[in-house]
Amino acid sequence: MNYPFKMFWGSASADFQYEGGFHEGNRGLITHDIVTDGSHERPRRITYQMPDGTLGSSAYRDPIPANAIGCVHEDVYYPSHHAVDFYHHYKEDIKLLADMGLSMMRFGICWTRIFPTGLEEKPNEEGLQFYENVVDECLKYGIEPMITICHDELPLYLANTYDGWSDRILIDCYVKLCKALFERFKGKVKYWLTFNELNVLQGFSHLGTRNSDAQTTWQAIHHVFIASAKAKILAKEMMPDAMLGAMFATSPAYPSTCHPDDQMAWMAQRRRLFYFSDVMLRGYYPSYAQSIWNEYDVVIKMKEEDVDILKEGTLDFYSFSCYRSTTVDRNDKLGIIALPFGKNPYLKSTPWGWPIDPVSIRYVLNEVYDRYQKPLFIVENGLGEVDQPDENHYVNDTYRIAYLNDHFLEIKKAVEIDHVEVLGYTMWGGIDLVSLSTGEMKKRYGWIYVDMDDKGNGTKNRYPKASYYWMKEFIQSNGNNL
Ligand code: BGP
Repeated sequence: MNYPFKMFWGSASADFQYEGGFHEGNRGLITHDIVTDGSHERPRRITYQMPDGTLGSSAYRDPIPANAIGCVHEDVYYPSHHAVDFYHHYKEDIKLLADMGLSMMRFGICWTRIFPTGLEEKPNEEGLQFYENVVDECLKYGIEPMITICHDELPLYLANTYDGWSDRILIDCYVKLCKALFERFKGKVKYWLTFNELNVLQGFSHLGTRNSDAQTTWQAIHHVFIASAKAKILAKEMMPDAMLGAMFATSPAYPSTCHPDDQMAWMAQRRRLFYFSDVMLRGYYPSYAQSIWNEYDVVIKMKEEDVDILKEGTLDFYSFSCYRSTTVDRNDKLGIIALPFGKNPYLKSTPWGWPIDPVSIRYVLNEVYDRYQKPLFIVENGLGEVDQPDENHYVNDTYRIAYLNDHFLEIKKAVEIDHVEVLGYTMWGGIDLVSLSTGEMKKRYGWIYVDMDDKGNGTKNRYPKASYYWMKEFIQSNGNNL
């Protein structure tokens, strides 16, 4: 391929939204298995079995006991448990992506397939073998695998026993996971993401903490920083050529007006957002961190060695999601999570109210490259829409083609005109998968339609959409169809 599109083009997914097979391969439970992922209107109960054979039942935010053997029945269907069954369709899925000409597949490892409770000494061979099959299948077609080591989840056992990342012991559990993965995949996998969207996704399913107060959250996040830095240090020892990043949600938030206080609100929002990557890419806490901690009366407990670990374990590249832009206003109250939802009168939105803003991706590429001068990877972008298949299951998703076309043009400008170094682009959910925010199938992102509804009905057969053929041509023509 020629410059400027000499970069990876691929598809991205997360284990709990894509994989299914949650009872198989000796997989332990993860936090996501017992929560409703924000869809509070659809609370569900899970029936579980205890070691003595008795059954119990739990509801939203009422986690099952730590020593439960597993879920035996869901009283309300929950698609994340079965997702779109990549577990049994991986060969077919990877072939479809390869036929399109993609050169990368980003996927998440389910921690409990490797260590079912997080505390075992030896990894679970069945789990490692499953992911090795996936990696080998990618390599067979010349597709570079990119692994997200931890995509917004952790073993339920660690959440129940230690209150998740609020306990420093989680660092050792995570490093043990990394070691098992690096040992198995060295020489096969070069690109790794230590964590996903830490900067906007916190709370029980992501950090395993029951308390969402600032002290618990920021302390837990400090432990995640140390874990990520240790993973990077270990990776360099075990796989000198490896490239490590982490994924940050990086939608721009424009000041809502030119009022100077809106500009200050913008700055406060960007600091909340970049707090995470500033530590993980620069190797130390930024000066403004203290003012945020003061605001929340937070004191971070650190060990003396942490300073050196953070310094040594900086990431090689910045990877991010960018789906939309928002606006920030001087009257907004910024929480720990800095994700304002201000409306922008200049932009149209998706059915889920996410403003469509192709320029935002060029803006973010420039903003981040200015800040770190490290290579960038766009690892999530795409359009969540309601697709209407015809009687042959064909979806004529011209709206998705328009979205991708416009975003790719802006990426091209960032590369060609602004000289930003972009390593690649992986679209979210190239094969339709379960939505994180709604827990439904209705919100689809893919180039490939999966025949399954919100209740899990359907054949789970895969059908290329119009955007599949458009993307194939885009790759074959090196972007000449834009
Ligand atoms: C990101 C997550 C993904 C994914 C995506 C789209 O925050 O990393 O896991 O789901 O958003 O979100 P949704 O599925 O809610 O449309």
